[in-house]
Amino acid sequence: MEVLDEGFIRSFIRMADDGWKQGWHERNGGNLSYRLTPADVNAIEDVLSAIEAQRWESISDEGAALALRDIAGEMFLITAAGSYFRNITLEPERCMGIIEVDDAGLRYRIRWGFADGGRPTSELPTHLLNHSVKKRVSDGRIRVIYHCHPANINALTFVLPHSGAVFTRELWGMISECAMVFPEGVAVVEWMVPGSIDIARASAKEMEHCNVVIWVHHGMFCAGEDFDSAFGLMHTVEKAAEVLVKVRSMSGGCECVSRITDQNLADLADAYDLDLTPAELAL
Ligand code: 2HA
Ligand code: ZN
Repeated sequence: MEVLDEGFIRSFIRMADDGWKQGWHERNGGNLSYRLTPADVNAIEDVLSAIEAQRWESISDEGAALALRDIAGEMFLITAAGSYFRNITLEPERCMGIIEVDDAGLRYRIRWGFADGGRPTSELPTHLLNHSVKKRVSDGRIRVIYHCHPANINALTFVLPHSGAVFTRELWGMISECAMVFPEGVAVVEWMVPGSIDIARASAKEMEHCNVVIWVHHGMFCAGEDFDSAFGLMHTVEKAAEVLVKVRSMSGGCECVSRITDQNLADLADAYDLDLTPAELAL
């Protein structure tokens, strides 16, 4: 069987193409990664063992200070640096590849894909740090980390205070289902150099307690158990941001005549047994 026929690869490509169709991946913007299950690895083992493994590379130049022991030995399917999501259906073996993390959690090597000398995304440190945190806090259930550049959430980082509590309350207030889709809220990370270990660390710290991290004037990271939940989460947050942008644009700074109140959110929490944090409700 061809690697490209595997279900997890097809789902990965479909999600990346869906993100492109949403307009979240201009040029080479955004990146996606998936932690393989043992069954995924078994299914492609013959192909992997027939390919000469490449040399080990450091995950970051921090050396032993960045030992990702929680994901030691794991394999990831991940998009390629500089590749365009627009092209993933046409050139999958160039636009993505499979990497293996070593037994110390310090280095990785390419096992498949990244045709013609490609390498994993420039945001590899953030993806692997986020996977490490998420594997630990979700007992291994979370396998997908997704980064993209949705316009509405980005626009809001120019007008809302850079506070996770403020963004959470505003987004919960835009569509009734938001508090159900992300009851743990969203986090905001201040502007930092993309691809840096600092932004990776800041993001992973927030991933300890939520599944959505907004990067100021840049984009968003989401985590999910599978492709549907990661994509659906990104879609829901960006849709809420779009409603907020429309409402603010239409109202020209005037008070809205209606809103989702704290009481509405408390009723939702009662009805669906949600743990909505009081700090966000009190805003
Ligand atoms: O180019 O989105 O953050 C990929 C990115 C970097
Ligand atoms: Zn980006």
